[in-house]
Amino acid sequence: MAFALTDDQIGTFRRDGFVVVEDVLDAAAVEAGRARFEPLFSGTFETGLQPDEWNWRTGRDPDDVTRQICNAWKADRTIASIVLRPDIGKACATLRGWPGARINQDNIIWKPPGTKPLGFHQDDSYQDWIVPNEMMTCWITLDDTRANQGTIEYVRGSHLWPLSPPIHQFHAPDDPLADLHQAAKAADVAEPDIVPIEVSAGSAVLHHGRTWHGSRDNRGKNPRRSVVAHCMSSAAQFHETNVSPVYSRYKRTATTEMDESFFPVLWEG
Ligand SMILES: O=C(O)CCC(=O)C(=O)O
Repeated sequence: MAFALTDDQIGTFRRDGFVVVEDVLDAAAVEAGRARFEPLFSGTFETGLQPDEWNWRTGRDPDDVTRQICNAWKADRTIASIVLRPDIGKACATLRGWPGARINQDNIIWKPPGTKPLGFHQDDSYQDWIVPNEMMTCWITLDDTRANQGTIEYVRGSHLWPLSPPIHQFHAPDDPLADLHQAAKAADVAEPDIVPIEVSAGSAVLHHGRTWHGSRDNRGKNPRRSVVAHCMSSAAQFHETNVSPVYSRYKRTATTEMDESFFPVLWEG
């Protein structure tokens, strides 16, 4: 089922830097997505290709950290069918004023009970390898989310703050809010308005690349699983000199153009 943004949702996004859209995935798609987590994290890749980043492996890594894979779409057709949706591309392009949207990377996030936080950050801080260095994200939950169960949390209005450098510790930091507090001070904000997202499975949140966000420990009894489509402008090019150790591997020598095979366009107006 495809979604289209309402004027109210566009207005909320412009004010807050994020907006919830319900029912982006139906129950069957939620179930199909959940079923891919065990095989992906244990290294069973449907297409035979490894994802670009595979940060947690069954049997290798500690049980108490949040599990993440980047670019699972290359390994798994079910994940591809979610993160490469044209309606996601259209919403992202509309909200950031781009001519279209292409996938930058996906994230598969698995936060079982007892797992540690991901540090609060701005996505655009990690995009100096592309021009323009802008991201727009569609975060989709496969589980009902609760504030005490490690849901994603956003700082309302922080898309209007300056761009900060990458945070000091992204995975399992002692204080997930450490860099956020510094950024708030720099933006002259006394008390950041942190909003935990409580929604039902299949819901999405669209967030601006400068909106501060992260997730704390899962202190509940249920897992929190998400599939995330990080988009960039369809007109984005590789930066001439800045290199991402993982993603600039897809740059051809004589050009800064993006290759459709690795960063497909989801939608163009
Ligand atoms: O799901 C999470 O815990 C964080 C995801 C995130 O950082 C993102 O979607 O940009």
